[in-house]
Amino acid sequence: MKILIPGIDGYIGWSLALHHLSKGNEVCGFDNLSRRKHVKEMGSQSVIPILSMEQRYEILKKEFGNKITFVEGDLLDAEFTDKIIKKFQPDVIIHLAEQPSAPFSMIDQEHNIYTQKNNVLGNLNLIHSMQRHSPKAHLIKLGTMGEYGYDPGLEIPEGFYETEFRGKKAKVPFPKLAGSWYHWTKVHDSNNIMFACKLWGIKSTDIMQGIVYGTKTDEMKNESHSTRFDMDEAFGTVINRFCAQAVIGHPLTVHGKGGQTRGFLSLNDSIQCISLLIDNPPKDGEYRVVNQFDQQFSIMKLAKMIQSIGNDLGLNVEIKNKENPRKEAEEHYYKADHKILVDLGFQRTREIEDEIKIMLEQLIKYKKRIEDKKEVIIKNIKWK
Ligand code: USQ
Repeated sequence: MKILIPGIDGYIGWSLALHHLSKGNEVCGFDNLSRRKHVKEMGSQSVIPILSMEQRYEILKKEFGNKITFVEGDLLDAEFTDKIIKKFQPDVIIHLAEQPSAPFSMIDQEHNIYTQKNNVLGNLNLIHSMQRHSPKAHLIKLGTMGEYGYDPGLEIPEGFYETEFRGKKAKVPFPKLAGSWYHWTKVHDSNNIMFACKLWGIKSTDIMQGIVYGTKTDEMKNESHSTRFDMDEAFGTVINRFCAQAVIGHPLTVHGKGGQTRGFLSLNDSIQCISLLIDNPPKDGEYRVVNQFDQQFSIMKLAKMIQSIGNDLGLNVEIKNKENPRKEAEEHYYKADHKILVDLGFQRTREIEDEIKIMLEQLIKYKKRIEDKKEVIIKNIKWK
């Protein structure tokens, strides 16, 4: 299979490329290297050292020969996007090339506009090129559970639901109530892709993914295979941040009472889910939505879990509630379907407790790198 990965240099992109190359698939990746630039702007770095993209490409070429190609480039460059899709003729496109941080998009007007432009226009360029040059490919787009928002006050289906209004029944898209400028860009992307499927008959799976955590996938056999790991306030997601904090004795930064609930998925299982979606594509013209997460926890429950596992490893883990910089409810009802992937064969590879232990043990080796950058843990990016 020929797999195109826009965003190959990111946390998931790199792990995904290793997985599919190991399976014998042909991978073409491109990236504008913006994640490295933005993490630097936050004053941070990947806790786990990673090679430059140039070095990564050399390593992959040595291991997988001409099955891998990489080009530096940007989805905002329509001519570049057109050229690469026309030349590579992918069977599958896994679109990961977006600005992925909610806090980053909330810094100020400039960061909001950047995120909107980068994500929404990049996605539009991609679907236009796909329609012109590769209309039979399967577009797998990384969206987020955050598109639905966290306080709809209803159970959340996978994309669509049956409703009755003034005596008539219809199946319609479930309302989206995103909670950051970033999350809204994903809603705009979803709407644009849904319309493109109807208009041009392309097929797409839109993944509503929960929070991904972890440091390792099955294919990471040595240090040169490591994927990035962020802990700063913008690019470190909550479990990864808490684990980095635990390692240096920084109190876990629980926002408010920690009553927000999220769906979580390990990195290894995120890769597993995407592979299941590749192997089971939707029909031509179909726009399929899947909720991609494994288990749900409140942030406080998670903090306590990391505290207990950390203490067993000899760390002295403290939890400290801090005023929530985001506009979120203290607590909320949360029940979301996630059945499609289970029906396709999804099975958890490791329990979350085991995965957290693996993460902590690996991060302990990089304690000094975490300590060196500990001022990036709290930047106080406020939603207001
Ligand atoms: N939180 C804390 N303390 C922290 C960091 C976060 O209590 O130090 C809380 C937040 O207030 C929030 C929850 O943890 O209630 C999750 O925050 P997060 O930063 O881990 O996740 P989020 O901003 O929602 O975004 C992340 C990814 C994004 C993805 C999304 C999936 O950055 O790319 O789309 O998770 S989801 O959360 O399901 O929408």
